[in-house]
Amino acid sequence: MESQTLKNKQSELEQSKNKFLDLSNDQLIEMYKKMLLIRRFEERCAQEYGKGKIAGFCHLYIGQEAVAVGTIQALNKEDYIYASYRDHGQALARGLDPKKIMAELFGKFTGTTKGVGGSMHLIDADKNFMGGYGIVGGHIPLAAGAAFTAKYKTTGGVAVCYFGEAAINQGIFFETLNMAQIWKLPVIFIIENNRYGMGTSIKRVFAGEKLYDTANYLDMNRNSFNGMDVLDSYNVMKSAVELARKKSLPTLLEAQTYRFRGHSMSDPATYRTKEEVELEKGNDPISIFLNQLLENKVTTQNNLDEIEIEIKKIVADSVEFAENSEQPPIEFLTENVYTD
Ligand SMILES: Cc1ncc(C[n+]2csc(CCOP(=O)(O)OP(=O)(O)O)c2C)c(N)n1
Ligand SMILES: [Mg+2]
Repeated sequence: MESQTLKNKQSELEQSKNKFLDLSNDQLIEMYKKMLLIRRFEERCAQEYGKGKIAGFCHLYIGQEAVAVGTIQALNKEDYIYASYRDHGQALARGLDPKKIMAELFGKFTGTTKGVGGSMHLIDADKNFMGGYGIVGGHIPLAAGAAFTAKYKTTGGVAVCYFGEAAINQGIFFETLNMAQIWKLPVIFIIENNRYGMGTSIKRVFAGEKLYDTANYLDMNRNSFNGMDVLDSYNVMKSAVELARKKSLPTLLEAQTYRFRGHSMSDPATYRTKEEVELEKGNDPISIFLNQLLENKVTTQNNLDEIEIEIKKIVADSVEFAENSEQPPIEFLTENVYTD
């Protein structure tokens, strides 16, 4: 009986070890911090948008944090990242400076593109974060191009492209997948399936069952993962990265996720019920991870409370920095526009 209990204990221990894969406690805490940073940063974005401090399009990532944080955790510095216009999550997960991001959203000269790009066009080439893009599907071939460069120059780098499920009906998606497979490019395409485009359910516009099976006809490596579980995101991504880095092969991944807020800040959200949204909020990726960390004694409630304070300060500082930054000077309007 006793040895049975011991065995159970051992297997519990093994399971909890496996659960966290090869991630150290420090890495797990860092991942949690990043998820919380995205959440608190964007909650503040919504407030500042309401106050008129942020203008133009602004698409929040709230609900999808586990996708960016889990997948980017599996990358190296030399890897390239391309995001859609819903790009705050990937930018923060990649370690772009929250102050510069907030300043960009405020249209200030200290922003990532000196205030002219705004929410949809965050970029930091030094971090190989190659930008957010506003044209649905338009950035998919750019990532394949970066993967081609990495292969040609034998840097060992991998390129990753994030886009929503509505982008897979764009012709460029299929064209790029084909080129990636025929040229054996080290690229990972990640469909963030949050189930809706601007207001259309994917079920109404996609004839297949599994989105990632669109790579089937090319015999391309493909998989899906639970995009509300940061560990699943990391684990599945890790295998795709290994395949790209070691064998120079592309992969199509589908993250099953859900956005808790509207499509953009101006979305009346009449296309889904409040009950559905409430139900999905029960699957909050941050709460799921927090419980995993507490249950497995990776951290304590006290530490988590301290993290909350630390993150709130980072966000408050970013707003203060953005507020106090200068507007771009008027001459900057025509800079980088005309050439002699
Ligand atoms: C080529 C093109 N067509 C239409 C639009 C307008 N548009 C902006 S976002 C969007 C829906 C995209 O949904 P999805 O790909 O699922 O991404 P999500 O917003 O859910 O992250 C559309 C149709 C656009 N930006 N580009
Ligand atoms: Mg979508």
